[in-house]
Amino acid sequence: MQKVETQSEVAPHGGPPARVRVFSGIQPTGVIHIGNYVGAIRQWAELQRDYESYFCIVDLHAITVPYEPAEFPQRVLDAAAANVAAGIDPKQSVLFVQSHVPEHSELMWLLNIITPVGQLERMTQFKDKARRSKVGVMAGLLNYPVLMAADVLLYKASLVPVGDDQVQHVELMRDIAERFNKQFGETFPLPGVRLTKGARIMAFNDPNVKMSKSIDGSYVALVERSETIRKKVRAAVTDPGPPKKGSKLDDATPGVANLFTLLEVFAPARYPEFVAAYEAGTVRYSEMKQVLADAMVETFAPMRKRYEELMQRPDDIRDILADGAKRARPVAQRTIEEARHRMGLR
Ligand code: AQP
Repeated sequence: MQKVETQSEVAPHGGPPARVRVFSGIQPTGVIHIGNYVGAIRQWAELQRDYESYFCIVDLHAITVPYEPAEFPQRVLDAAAANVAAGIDPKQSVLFVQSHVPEHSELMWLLNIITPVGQLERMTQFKDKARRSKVGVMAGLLNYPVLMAADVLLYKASLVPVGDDQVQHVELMRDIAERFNKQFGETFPLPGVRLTKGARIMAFNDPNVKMSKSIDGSYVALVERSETIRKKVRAAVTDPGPPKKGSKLDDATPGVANLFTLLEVFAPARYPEFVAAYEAGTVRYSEMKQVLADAMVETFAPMRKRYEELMQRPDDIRDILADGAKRARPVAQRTIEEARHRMGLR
């Protein structure tokens, strides 16, 4: 996929202005889980060192599925705290809430004008969510990827770090940007996608579906208690016995493959020996789960502690988010002015 480098207009902390800009978002739809960590936040924490990073709690996306308004502000705070606890440095990155920067909605409308409905109806995630919906299919769900395009294009970001489930959406935003540029003049760089290993962690209770905030029982929370992590790893679906000698990991069943993916992420030093044992047909899943659980507890226990400390000071989290919106807004306003001007809205 083509990657277009842009010049930074505003460095968030007075850093060098020529850094490539990154944008990514996370929905406050539920408890942030280890899939979000492996497929997104872990990567963001690394990228923020070298890229000008905008990380967004995408609340306007989250309300496209049924939600409880009274609980929602707490969900947003919770998502922000989990991100900070997991390594997002709000000084290095711009961490903010989507609805605090109203230009996201305005650009979405402008982009709606040039987005074919047929293309939106073909999005896999739309089809999946529409199928699961118990309340009918609302226009917001269909237009979800247009809002995502607005998020990224508003900051003229050239890199979008996401899990593989989001690649189709990034392709769509490239199409939208291209169409806009062709119709109204060169305005938006075409964003590229950045994937990591472990880009899709599967549910522990059903490894045929991805670990998901909105599917109860599917996830291990980022801030799960150590004992619960151990319990959930022990209960993860695998095979009844070891594989035949000479088996290849590529042919492993989804549950076993999922554990290997996690083992490679959390206990990379032990990974080769378990791959060798798998191929020799001598692997013991109980032992592998023990090693994995130990490594996960080691990673997540300090994050949980940081998260709990942060949640005791909700005003500090609100301050972080207010500061993020203050830094994001001037960039967003400049782009909106440019887009409006190009479209003849003066
Ligand atoms: N299971 C996963 N494995 C790896 N990466 C994942 N991501 C989500 N689930 C997994 C990545 O996390 C980032 C933020 O995701 P999101 O908040 O936009 O929500 P989502 O992709 O729709 O995932 P969820 O957690 O399953 O939420 P719900 O249940 O609300 O749909 C993205 O980069 C995503 O790829």
